[in-house]
Amino acid sequence: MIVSILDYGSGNVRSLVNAVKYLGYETEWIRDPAKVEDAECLIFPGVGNFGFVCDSLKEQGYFEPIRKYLASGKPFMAVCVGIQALFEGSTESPSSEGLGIFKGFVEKFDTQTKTVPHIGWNSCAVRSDLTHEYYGLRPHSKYYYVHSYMLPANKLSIPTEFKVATTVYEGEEFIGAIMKKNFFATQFHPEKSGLAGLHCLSSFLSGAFAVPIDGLASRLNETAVGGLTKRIIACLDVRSNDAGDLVVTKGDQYDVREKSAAGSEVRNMGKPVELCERYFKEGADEVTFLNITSFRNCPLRDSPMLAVLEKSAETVFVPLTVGGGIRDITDPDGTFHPALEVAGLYFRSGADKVSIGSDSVYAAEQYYQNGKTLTGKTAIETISKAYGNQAVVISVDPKRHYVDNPSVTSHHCVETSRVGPKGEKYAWYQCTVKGGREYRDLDVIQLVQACEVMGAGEILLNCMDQDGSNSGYDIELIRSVKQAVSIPVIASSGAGIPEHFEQVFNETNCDAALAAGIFHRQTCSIADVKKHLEKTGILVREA
Ligand code: 1PR
Repeated sequence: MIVSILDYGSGNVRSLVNAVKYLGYETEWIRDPAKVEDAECLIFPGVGNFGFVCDSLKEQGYFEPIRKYLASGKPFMAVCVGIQALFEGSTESPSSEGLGIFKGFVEKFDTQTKTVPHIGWNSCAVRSDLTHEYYGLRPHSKYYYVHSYMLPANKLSIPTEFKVATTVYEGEEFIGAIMKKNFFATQFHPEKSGLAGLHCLSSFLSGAFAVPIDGLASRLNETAVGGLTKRIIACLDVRSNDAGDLVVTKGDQYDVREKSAAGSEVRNMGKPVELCERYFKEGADEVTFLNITSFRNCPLRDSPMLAVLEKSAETVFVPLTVGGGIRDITDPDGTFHPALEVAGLYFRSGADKVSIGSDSVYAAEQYYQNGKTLTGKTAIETISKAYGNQAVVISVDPKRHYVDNPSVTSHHCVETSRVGPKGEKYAWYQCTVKGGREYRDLDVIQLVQACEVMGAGEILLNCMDQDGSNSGYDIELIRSVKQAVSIPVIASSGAGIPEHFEQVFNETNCDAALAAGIFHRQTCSIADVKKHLEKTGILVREA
């Protein structure tokens, strides 16, 4: 069987192709609506904004061919915004029309009560029938979700010939999957849900619709442990070493050169693709690549990170984020590439999210200079409009700036237990650009609040003072940022032992914890960290 995948300009569709190929099937793209009816098995991926997806499909003439294909009863699968597009419309884009296969509308999660987007690993269960796996869905497994809009389970009535699996995110129950023979639509991304997701995809492709579940009694207990897990993210700082080889490096307070008598080589922790694969196998919930010398101008097409992503995405089935150089780029020959095009290239190479560092600081400065008005032209705004805000991460590189008294600065200060060199008891966190090389007159709270308004979906919060220190996360910084925004916050910098992860989750309520050195040096594995967290009652995805 050839699996046909719709390509109408959506975000990361490469991963879906990679997953299908990994399972042994041949794939082909469908880029012409006239070809839809010839497909033997059709997958409709949806990444990004409801309006962007539905308007593109409609303008390109896909609506009728998809409706006809569905009526034919041949195998059909829809993913993420793909499941949403099967309904009549969405509050995300009220003027855009959905396919209307099912009655009802997509709604936004309640942002007053929880962090939105809903990003991470959560359950998906046919609660009315736990005796079977439908298309491989296991009540005790976790699947990767990334969305701000959802299908409210209590408001939608799905025809009874379909099995409906639901998910609960802090009190709101939404549809995670809709299934019947030859039909499988999921809100989560099976291609990004590790082995559990591959099992679903393989069940659908092989036509294994309903399979009895063994050992039901023990699994039923586990379903009680629903909900979104805390994520553990491995980070790979990538750059060329002095010999010109692309390596994963690791700095201490952002200095990546060895401090030995033998010289000052760039520290080499391994090869990017190999390390990424290792962390996937160890149970990383996501992997982040940062091109740390992105401020050096190189032609966009020559960016080494494109090849790293392409290769990694062939065998790693959890979300990949790429950062470094996500901004407007002018090649040395004068060719201009807007940030949206740069991001699009990374998405098509296998990235699920892009992370914006320096450019977000400049955009926030502009936002305040313009009296808090949006231009609609920043990288954050253009990329989130096209690909959804869940695809835009802001990478923050703050440095502690100590003061004796908060009254001496207009910046947001915290009272700190890590007193300054002259005994200062307060600090504000100063934003930097170009990998910490340049300091700006903007504090971290100003930055993250402006970026959230511009459309960022997540904050990757580094701390230059803690980076590579192995002495634990900066709890005061993380707590203050988490309180300042309603989007997810990834704590970063300083993890040295599993207890540091426990501390950051318990004391800051951050959504994910990222670490680099502890995993590169193999002080402990990601699986060890997760085992520790599980023992302390913190919900994590099984490694
Ligand atoms: O400004 O959009 O081009 O992005 C550049 C990106 O490169 C930013 O995300 C910035 O954080 C990153 N970067 C630049 N220079 C460095 C450096 O280290 N010299 N990496 C750098 C900084 C630190 C984290 C590290 C954590 C955890 N990032 O990547 O992984 O601190 O480390 P630990 O667990 O070992 O303590 P743009």
